[in-house]
Amino acid sequence: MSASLPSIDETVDSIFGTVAYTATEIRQGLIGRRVPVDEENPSGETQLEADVWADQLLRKRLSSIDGVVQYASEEEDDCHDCGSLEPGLAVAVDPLDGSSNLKSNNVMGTIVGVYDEPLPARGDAIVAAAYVLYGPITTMMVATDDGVTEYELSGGERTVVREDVRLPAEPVVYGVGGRTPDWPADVEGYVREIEDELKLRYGGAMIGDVNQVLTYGGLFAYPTLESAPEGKLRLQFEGNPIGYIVEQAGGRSSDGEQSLLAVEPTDVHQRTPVYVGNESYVDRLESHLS
Ligand code: AHM
Ligand code: MG
Repeated sequence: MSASLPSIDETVDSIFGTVAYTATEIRQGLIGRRVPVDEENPSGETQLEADVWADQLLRKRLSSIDGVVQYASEEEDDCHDCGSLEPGLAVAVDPLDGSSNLKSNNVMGTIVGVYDEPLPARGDAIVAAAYVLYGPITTMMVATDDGVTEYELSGGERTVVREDVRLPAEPVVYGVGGRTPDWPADVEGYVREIEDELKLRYGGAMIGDVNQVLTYGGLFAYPTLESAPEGKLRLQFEGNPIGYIVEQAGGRSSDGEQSLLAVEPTDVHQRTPVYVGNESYVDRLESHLS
């Protein structure tokens, strides 16, 4: 008898169940892995032992799930084909988002985007996305077309702490990456305007900053820079999954002109400016940039 094809929902459940129990292991395995290895990732950034190790662990586990046919990681040049149960799902993973925070022992995350098209794909091919936040407590935010749920992770167990997560209507916080003198004038003009209205929260790990936006409302941005006109963050691994999660929570995402989910990809590792948060703040940002 031939193997039966798991449904999309079953595959997504397996992916997030695997991420949940692996995250606990990743958290514990960070000890002793804070040192750089003699390698750069495809974006030209120095890798830490933890980046490489977390990627290997996630690749091994996620690529062996029935229904997963492609694994791509911010830490590896090439996408891996895996499994033969076509049509299947592709996973794009940032194993340790914000890993430069490991040196100072600040928050980090793991990001997983699940696409129903081969990578690179537009963000509107995402069927589900999640991130893990390694904070004082390990939490996981999971978004599907049914909405967004926040869990606390303990061992392999997921406990729901917030159902139907929505961005609060009254925004409170903002965080913008890059050095101020490196911001284009229109970005700086916008930030000067909103710093009168919102409280600055910038922690150097997108997941930590975005989680604050999902908790308090507001805006997270990693804009174009004079020195980096494409921005810093990667579309497939960071922009699209976070754009999907924020949009499912009732907010907006943008690359400065349009939803991140509408950006046509040209390369798995391409960068993009990222603006996510309450609709009113992203709309205003776009009008400043146009
Ligand atoms: P990483 O995934 O290689 O760690 O890089 C992404 C991180 C984001 O989490 C964060 O928003 C940004 O880089 C911080 O950059 P900066 O150090 O310029 O503030
Ligand atoms: Mg990252």
